[in-house]
This record gives sequence, structure tokens and C-alpha cells, in this order.
Amino acid sequence: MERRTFLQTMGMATGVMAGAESRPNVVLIYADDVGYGDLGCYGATAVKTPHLDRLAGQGMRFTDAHSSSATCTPSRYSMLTGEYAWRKKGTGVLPGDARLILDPERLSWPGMMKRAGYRTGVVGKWHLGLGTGNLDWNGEIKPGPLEVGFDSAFVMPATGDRVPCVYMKDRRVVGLDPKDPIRVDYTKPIGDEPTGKKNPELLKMQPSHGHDMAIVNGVSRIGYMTGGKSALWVDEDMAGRYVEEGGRFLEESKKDPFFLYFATHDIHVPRVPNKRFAGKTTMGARGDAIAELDWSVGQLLGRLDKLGLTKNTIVMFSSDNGPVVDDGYKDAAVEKLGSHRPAGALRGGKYSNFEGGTRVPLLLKWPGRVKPGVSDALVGQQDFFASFAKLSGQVLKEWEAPDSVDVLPALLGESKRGREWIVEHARALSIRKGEYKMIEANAGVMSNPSTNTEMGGGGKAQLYKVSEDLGEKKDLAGLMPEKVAELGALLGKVKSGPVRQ
Ligand code: NG6
Ligand code: CA
Repeated sequence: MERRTFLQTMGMATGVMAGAESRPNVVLIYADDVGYGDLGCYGATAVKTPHLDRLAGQGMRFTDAHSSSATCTPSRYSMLTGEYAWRKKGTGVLPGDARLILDPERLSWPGMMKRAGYRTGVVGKWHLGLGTGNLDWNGEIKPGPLEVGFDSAFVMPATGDRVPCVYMKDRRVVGLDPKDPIRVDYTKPIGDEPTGKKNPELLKMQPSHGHDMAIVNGVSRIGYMTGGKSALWVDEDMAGRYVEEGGRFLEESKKDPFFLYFATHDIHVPRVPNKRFAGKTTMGARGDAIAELDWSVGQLLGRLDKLGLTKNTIVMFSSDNGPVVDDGYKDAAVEKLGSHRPAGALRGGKYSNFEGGTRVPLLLKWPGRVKPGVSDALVGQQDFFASFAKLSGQVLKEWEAPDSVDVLPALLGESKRGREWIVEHARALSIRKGEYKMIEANAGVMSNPSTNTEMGGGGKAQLYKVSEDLGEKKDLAGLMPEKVAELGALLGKVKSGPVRQ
């Protein structure tokens, strides 16, 4: 059965377009842990982001765009599958030795783009698991990115703070010497290798919480690993390496329509920017990582210009979850934060049920088609799937991308209307509809002292009128029980299965 969306029923969907216009190149620059207030174009003044600000000035800037979740793995899962991650067990933040959580049998966003004739590539952070369990890092690694719709991949398996600290190209670890095999263990130290816990004297940056296991490049990580010495990454070179690999993909793909999912490590911990950026902002390592991220964006935009591809390439920028200042290393981000507000006017940040958890920057530029502007439309990253399916004339089956809404007219700035409602996912689920947001009753804490995050936990449902109270200061649940019940009923329905809009 074909699906009809709310917008189609309303006669508002954009028609399928002919010629090159229907298959523009697509580059998604997906940053890590960048908050709603972290970029100049979203009000930051303490750190400069000229390239991102230029991107914003040349395209659409969204004020109510959301990652599906307040952490990385579930956001990426939802974006690539078009299905809310909280529907599926095992989609929380993954260890570096987790098995692949995407189902190769199901159509993914890149798989759909491929079907539409695109060359697809991923560069950067993966964090969606690899293999089927008990992975041997020294052999062919699959299933992985290539099995779920990417034609090429240059990725780090999980995160910068999780072992193994190596890059993978397609199905192999890059630069591995077979005589020095990699072993990974997330349960116990391997042999008597030094660890952050035992050997703090070997570290160039101390952990503040967690992150006291294997030491790689003077930084202790989550998980234990040995071997693979010739393959270990150098954190200071990571952004440059991704830019180089992203550029290579663009160069190799310039004749096809292409889709590049460019997932930066910046500005996640450990924040170890290149010496060109280290110490160059007033905000410590976190500010320096923002500057490095902005540089990466500039490099990719420059590359598109050089290849003559700018006009018919959609470049999007967004983040996988809200901001966090201390995420486990003593990198002076807290001390040097000054008056900078990573989540802008929002409450909470990464991990939080409040808007700071999932409301993130979203920029979209397409010089050949989209007029610059600012949009308040409610959109989610899980909507890219259905929206780009529409743009490239792909018809999705009822069960494909079940939680993805075609918001193409909003993304292209042709309609002010995006979704009607959205579910936000952190420790608890919240639902936003119209002017209100309801956070369901949950067993979570009100604040997390290690990351200093307002989590929004609590045993009773909370209700905020976000249209007026963006900072979610005034809980109206007691005053408006009927609104709580109405939103609770909708959330209940969505929990029991996808609800079209
Ligand atoms: C947490 C880590 C944090 C970060 C996060 C995942 C500790 C104490 N904290 O468990 O540092 O890695 O997981 O971040 O280990 S994410 O952006 O990939 O979701
Ligand atoms: Ca993240």
C-alpha cells in the first residue's frame, strides 16, 4: 500500500520535479553535541562561526528543528531509518563493540537515495554498531555501512571517546598491521596495558567522570583495546582527515547525483582540536572544537565551489543532540564558558527532556532553488527520509520510514508548515503539539550533577507553553489537566504504533 501523508491529503505536497532539479546532490553535515546557542547564526557571540553563518545567510535557518533524541545513537538510528529509535530495544548509546542495529533488509535513507540513482557515502562518526556480535576487527567487518545503503564509507566505529580508536574504510580497519592485531573488550582490561585509572601520569587530559580505561594518544577512553598501533587515530588530525575523505568522495562522485552523510566528531569529547585551533578561542577546548567544526564546513563548501557543484547541491547542517559542557574530561570547557549559553534560551541540553535536549540548529541551502530565510516550522531529522523520497520521486511503502513525515515544502522554505506534532526522546518521551509540550511522568532525575544538566525528570507529567515559555520555566500541568490528558492520549497512540500526519 502506498502511504498518504497529512500534507498530501491537504493537497500541500510538492509535486515530483523533473530534470536535475529533482535530483540535486545532498550533503548533510551532521555535527555532534552542538547546541541551539552554539553558532553565530543562532546568537552566539563568544565564538565565531563565519562559515556556518554564511551557510545560514544563503539558505534556510530553522528555529524549531529537532534531532529525534537527546543522545547520538538513537538520533542517528531514527534519521537513517525514519523510525523512532525508542520503538526498538537496544538503540541507546552503544559501546564500540556493539553489533549493527540497522537492519540491512529494511530500506534506509541512504538505501532510498541509492534507489533514486544517487551515489551514497558516509564519512565520520558511525556509532550504529558493526557486525553481528563478537566482531573480529582484523578481518572483513560486516554488516556495516555498505550493507545498509552506503556505496562507500570512511568512519570511526563508534565515538571519539570509545575504543577501538581506528578508522575504517568500507569493510576494513585502515592501516592495520596484521602482525599487531586489535583486541577490544568492554568488560575488563586486557593484560597489563596502562589505563587512565592506573596511570593518570600518562594522560595529556584527565577524565572528570568515566573515560578512565584504554589510553590512546594520551587520552583515556571508554573500553579497553590493545594492538593496532599503526592504525590508531591522532585526535588532533581527525577533523582534517574527515575533510580530506569527504572531499575525495565529492571529487569521485561529481558526475553522479550524490548523497554525502558527513558526520563530524567535533564537538564531542574528547575535545582535542588541531593546533591551528587549540587555544584560539576564549572558550577553551569546547570553543576551539566549534571553531574547528566551522573550518570543516568551510572546507567542504569550498570544495563544492571548486568542483562547480554549489548551485545544484543541497547542503544541510544539523546536530545529533543538544549541548553538554562537561561530558567527562577536564578540558576547561566549564571554567572558560563565560557568558556563552550553549543551548541559547532553551532549558537543559544533551540527555535532557527539556527542549535543550533535541532542539538543534538546522540549516539548509540550495542556491538553485531555495530562497534564504528563517523558518519556525516544526521539523525533525527523521523527516529527511520521507522528504527526500518525495524530492527524488520515490514512493515509500506503508511500512517504510514509518515515523518520517514529508516536510519538503517546509525544508525548501515554500511552506511555513512542518509537522503537526513531534515526539522528543530523552530519558522520557515528550510530545510537542501546537503551543504546548508535555513531558510524560518518568523515573528520571531532575538534574545530573556530573554533566550539570537539568534533566527534566519527575514522577508527574509536566506541561509547558513553549510558544511563550521557551525556557520551560512554568509547569502548567496542574492548571491544565485536560491539555495534559489530550497530549498524553496522542503520545499513547504514537507509542502503540506510527501515526501519520
Ligand atoms: C556517555 C559518556 C559521554 C558520551 C555519551 C555519548 C561517560 C561517563 N559518559 O555515557 O562522554 O560519550 O555517553 O555521547 O562515559 S553521544 O553523543 O555519542 O550520545
Ligand atoms: Ca552526540
